[in-house]
Amino acid sequence: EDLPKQKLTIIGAPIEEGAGRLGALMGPAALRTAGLIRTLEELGHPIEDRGDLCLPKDLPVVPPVAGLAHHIEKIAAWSRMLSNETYDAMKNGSFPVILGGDHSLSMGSVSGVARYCKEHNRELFVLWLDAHSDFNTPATSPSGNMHGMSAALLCGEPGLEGVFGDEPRGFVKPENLHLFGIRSIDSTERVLLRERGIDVIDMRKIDEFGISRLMRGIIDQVQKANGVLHVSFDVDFIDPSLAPGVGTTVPGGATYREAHLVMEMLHDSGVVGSLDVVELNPFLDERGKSALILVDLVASIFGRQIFDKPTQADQSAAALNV
Ligand code: Z70
Ligand code: MN
Ligand code: MN
Ligand code: MN
Repeated sequence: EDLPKQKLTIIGAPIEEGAGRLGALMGPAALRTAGLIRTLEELGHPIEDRGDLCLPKDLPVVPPVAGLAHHIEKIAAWSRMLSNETYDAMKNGSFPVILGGDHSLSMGSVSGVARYCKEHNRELFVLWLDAHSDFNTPATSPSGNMHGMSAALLCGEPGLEGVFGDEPRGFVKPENLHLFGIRSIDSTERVLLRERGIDVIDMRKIDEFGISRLMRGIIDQVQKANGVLHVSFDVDFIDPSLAPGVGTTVPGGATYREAHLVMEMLHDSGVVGSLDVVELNPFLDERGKSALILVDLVASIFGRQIFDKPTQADQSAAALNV
């Protein structure tokens, strides 16, 4: 019953240059204020808190890109740093939790997870919980905001090579990426998503088939491959009535109960090896309610339950241990 709980490494990534509005910089601070660390400790997890990282003074030189990619030097610096931090946490047997910060940070975190998986011969899968598909490239992006490009970069789309420079990094197989909760896709993204055969689970599918059946399908795929699942949680996955603290609100998001069920199923699956919590913008929040709901959801992915189950081996540990 009381097996040791998975160690968690908390990595604060106060990055906002990838988003169209300022404020996501305060995300890690708001999550801390809402009690994230204490909540995870109360669930029994040993915590290594690396604090909130900051950018080095010297930014990498990134060759010019064809198209728009605002602040690519800063985002390249964040990506390289977060890739190393995330990889390092996993190599030490810990579960990295990256607190954003805008969604461009996932270029770094997932790249680090991919490097770990490659070295350990584990198949990497990514669950992208989001209102948006984040599948633009500098050539297609209508805004030039790099938080709308992170899924595309991870699948190896052209135009973003400069983010990691010459260093070899791992990427995600397009067939192993699951976009979930989607309700806003640019026409340019739609073309690319179709061409690459990305699994886009939009709100229409969620309404028709239900969260549980769709999540079960993804979890089964990861379990069959003995894979590791990275979960990238964009706050705008949740309906803006519940989580208004985001830059771009898109109506029709996940309900309180749907979002919790996702996290609870992920916990029980035992396949999750890493987590991003991104796009919280405390400047736009209402009395901390978005930060508080996020803490509840993170608690659920780390084992908080409404009613105890008889057996709880720490299944996250099983996902990491080869
Ligand atoms: C649009 C773009 C976006 C938020 C991602 C939006 C991107 N597709 N917005 N997350 N909040 O500019 O690429
Ligand atoms: Mn996103
Ligand atoms: Mn989004
Ligand atoms: Mn909960």
